[in-house]
Amino acid sequence: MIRSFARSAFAALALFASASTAFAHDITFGALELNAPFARATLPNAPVGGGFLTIVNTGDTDDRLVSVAADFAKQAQIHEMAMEGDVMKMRPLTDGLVIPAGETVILQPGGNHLMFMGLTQALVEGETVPVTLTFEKAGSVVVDLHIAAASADAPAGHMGH
Ligand SMILES: [Cu+2]
Repeated sequence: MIRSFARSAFAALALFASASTAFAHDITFGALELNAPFARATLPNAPVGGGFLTIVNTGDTDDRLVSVAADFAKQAQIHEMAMEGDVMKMRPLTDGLVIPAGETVILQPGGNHLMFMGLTQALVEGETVPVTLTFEKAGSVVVDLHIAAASADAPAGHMGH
């Protein structure tokens, strides 16, 4: 997954020429950097969608992503992927997701992700949707997720921004 992320990022750079263009939606929030937030496009009437971003903790104390809220879904959760027997399944992280001091936590397809259940609107490629992330120490912040292609492993370069 890291490799495919790197490859996609490289492809985006090659296509659109500059890192600042490809990742123009990074947010610094206290000791946290919230980078390249995106969601995958869904079909109309799709029941669920996924959200992804990279969280860097530049501080010297651990923080924890404790909840996510979205007004375009009936419920939003933080999910992990875990093996159950031979099957990879997702399940809610009921205690949240620790963001260790000085480390980078990547939410990405196939791994930890934000899960939007009971979508009340389709997620349309090229649009953005706001979500509220709440951290134990840093507090709450609104992040715009850029909606990428349904198959996206990483946000494409956002042309026109
Ligand atoms: Cu999930």
